[in-house]
Amino acid sequence: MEQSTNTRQVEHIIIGTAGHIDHGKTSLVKALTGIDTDRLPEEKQRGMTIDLGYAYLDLDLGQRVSIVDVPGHERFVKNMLAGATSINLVLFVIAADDGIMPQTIEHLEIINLLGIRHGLVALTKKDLVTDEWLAIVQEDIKNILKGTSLEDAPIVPVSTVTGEGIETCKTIIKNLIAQIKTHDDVRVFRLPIDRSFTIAGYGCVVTGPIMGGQISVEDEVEIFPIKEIVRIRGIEVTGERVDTAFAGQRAAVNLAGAKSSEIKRGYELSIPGYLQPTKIVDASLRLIKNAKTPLKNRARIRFHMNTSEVMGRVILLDREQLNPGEEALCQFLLENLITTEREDRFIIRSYSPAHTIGGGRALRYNTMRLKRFKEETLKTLKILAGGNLSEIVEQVYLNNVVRRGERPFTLTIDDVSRQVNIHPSVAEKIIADFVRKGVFMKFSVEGKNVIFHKTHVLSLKERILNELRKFHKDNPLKMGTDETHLKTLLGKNINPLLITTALSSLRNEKAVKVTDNKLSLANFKIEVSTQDKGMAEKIEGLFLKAGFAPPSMEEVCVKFGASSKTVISLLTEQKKLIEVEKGLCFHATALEKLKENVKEYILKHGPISVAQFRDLTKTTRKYAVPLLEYFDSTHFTKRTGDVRILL
Ligand SMILES: Nc1nc2c(ncn2[C@@H]2O[C@H](COP(=O)(O)OP(=O)(O)OP(=O)(O)O)[C@@H](O)[C@H]2O)c(=O)[nH]1
Ligand SMILES: [Mg+2]
Repeated sequence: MEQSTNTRQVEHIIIGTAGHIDHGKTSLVKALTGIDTDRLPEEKQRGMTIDLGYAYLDLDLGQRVSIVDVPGHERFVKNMLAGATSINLVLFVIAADDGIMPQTIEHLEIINLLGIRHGLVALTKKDLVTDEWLAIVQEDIKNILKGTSLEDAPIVPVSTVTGEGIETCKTIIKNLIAQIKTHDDVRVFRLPIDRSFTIAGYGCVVTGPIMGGQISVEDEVEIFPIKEIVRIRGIEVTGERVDTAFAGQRAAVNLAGAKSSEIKRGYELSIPGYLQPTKIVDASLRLIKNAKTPLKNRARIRFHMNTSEVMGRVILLDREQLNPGEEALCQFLLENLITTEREDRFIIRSYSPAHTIGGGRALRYNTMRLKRFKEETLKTLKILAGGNLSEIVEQVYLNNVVRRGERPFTLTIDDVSRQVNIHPSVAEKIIADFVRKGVFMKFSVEGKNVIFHKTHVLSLKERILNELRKFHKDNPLKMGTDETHLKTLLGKNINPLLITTALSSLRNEKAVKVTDNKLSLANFKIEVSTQDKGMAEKIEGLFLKAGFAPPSMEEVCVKFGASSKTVISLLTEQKKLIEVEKGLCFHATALEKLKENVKEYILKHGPISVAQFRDLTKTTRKYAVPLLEYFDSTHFTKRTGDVRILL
C-alpha cells in the first residue's frame, strides 16, 4: 500500500446518506464515487443495506472525503444512528416515485436532533416520474424540511439510471464543503468505534470517525470502556496508509496486541486516561413533535450516542412527563458504561417497538444520581445547557466543592478542560480572568496553587468563625481548639484543602490566631473570675501538697463543687497540672521531681521495674502504671520487657 502524506490543511468532512429504504442511497453513492458500499453477502442477496457502508469521494485539489452509507430499513435505524452521529454533510435521499415515507420522516428527525445543518436533498429516480409529479413531491419535501436543520437545503432531482443530476450533486457537495468550518483542533483525540475485525498478518483493526484532535502511528491509545492501553501500528484513511489522521476523517486503525473479538461497536479510542466511562449522563432532551405519546419519568429507552447503543431510563428532573415538541433537563441512568463529553449529541428511541422519539446534548458525565425538582440542580444544569463557556467553568468550580463522590478536590486546568470539553489554554484563560476579577481566589497551599470559588472560601470562613465563637462559649477556660477537631466540627464533606485555605486566609487577616497549636479567635482571652482564680489557687495547692499521690477528680469535686472541673481544665491548659491519664492529674512540679528521681535511679542502678518505681516514689500501683506509661508516651523512658530504660 502506498504511504501518503496526510495534512490537516483542508477541512475534513464526513458525508453521510439518509432516507427511506430502497430510495436509492447506495445507488447514489455508487454513481458519485464508483464504490459499491453494500459489502455483506446478505446485503447483495436481499438488495438492501443492512449495516454501514463506506466510500470516498475525490474532490479537486486532492481532497478526499469519506462517505458513510446507511441502511434505510426501519429495523436497522440503530445502525444508521451509529453512522449518523459523525457526519457533517448529509445526502438526504427521497425517491421521486414514492415521495415521503416513514423513514424519510424518522431520518429527518434524527438529522435535525443531531443538529446536522449542511446537506442536500437528492430527489432520486427522476426517470420514473413526470415533471408534474416531481413538482408535487418537491413541494411536499419543502414542507417537511420547514423548521428543521435542513430547511435551506437544495433539492436536486437525480437519476442513477440516466446519470441526470449527478454532476450537479457533486458541484453542490463541493460548494457546501467550502462553507463548512470544522476546525476544532481544540479537542482531544476521540474515535468512536463502528467496526472491529482482524486482517491476517495485521491483527486487530478498528474503524470509526475521528471526533477530535489527531492520532499518529506509534501513539498509545486507550480502548474505552474496557480501559486497555494499546499502541497504534498503522492508520489508513480512505484507503491510503498515513502517519497521522485528523478530526473529521474516518480512519481504520491497526491496534498492536488488541483482540478484535473483545472490541465492539460503541467502544471508543482516546488518549490514555482521558475518558471516564459512566452510566449516568445529565442532559438536555427534546421530544420530537411527532412523538405518539408523552415521555414519562423513568421510561425505559434506547440511548444512542456516537456509535453506541445502551438501554436505560430517563429521569425527568423538573416534570412528570415530557410532551411532544418540548425540551427538558434530565438524567439518563444507563444499563452499560458509555463514554461521552459535554456537548455530545444523542438520540433516544422507545424501548418497544423501537421508534426515534427524541434527542439532545450531553451536559455532564461526572455526575451522580440527582434528586428531582431541586432548584439548585436545575439552575446548574440550565447554565451547563445554555450558558457561555465562562459561566460553565464557574459551575464546574461551584460544584466541585459542594458535591460528594470521587472527584478531585482541587481542580487542575486539565480537569476543567475535560469537564467543559475545551482546550486547556482556553480553560486557563477563563480561570485567570476569574482570578483577576476576584470571583475565584487563588492560594498557595503547601507549595501548590489552588483555586476556589470566592463564595466557598467566604462562606467557609464565616462558618469557621462561628464554630470558634461557639467553642469559646462552651469552653471559656480553654485557649482554643486544634485543627483536627475543627475539621470534625465542620463536617467531613468539606474539602480539607479548602479548610486549610480558609484558615490561612483568616490568619493572614488576623481574625484567627494560633497559640500552642490551638486555634482561637484573634481577640479571645481566657477570662478567669476572681472566684475561679481563688479556687484555682486552692486546687493547685492541693495537688502540690499531694505530690506523688494526687486526689482524684471526684475527691476534688466533693471538696470544691462541680465548677472545679472547669478550673482543673484551666490549670491543665496553663500546664500547672498535667493530665497523665483521663481523670488523673499531677502537679507539674511533682511530675518533674518524679522524673528526676527516676533518671537518678536508672543512671545508678540500671533499668527500673514497676515494683522498684513504686518503692522509689512511694506510690501505689494505681499511680505507678499510668505514670510509667505516660513517661513512655512522652519519650522520657522506654519499655523493654518488664523494665524501663531512659530514652
Ligand atoms: N429507475 C431508477 N431506479 C433506481 C434509481 N436509484 C436506485 N434505483 C433502484 O432502486 C433500488 C434500491 O436502490 P438502493 O440504492 O439499494 O436503495 P437504498 O436507499 O440504498 O436502500 P437501503 O439501503 O436498503 O435503504 C435498486 O433496485 C436500484 O437499482 C434511479 O435513479 N432510477
Ligand atoms: Mg442502501
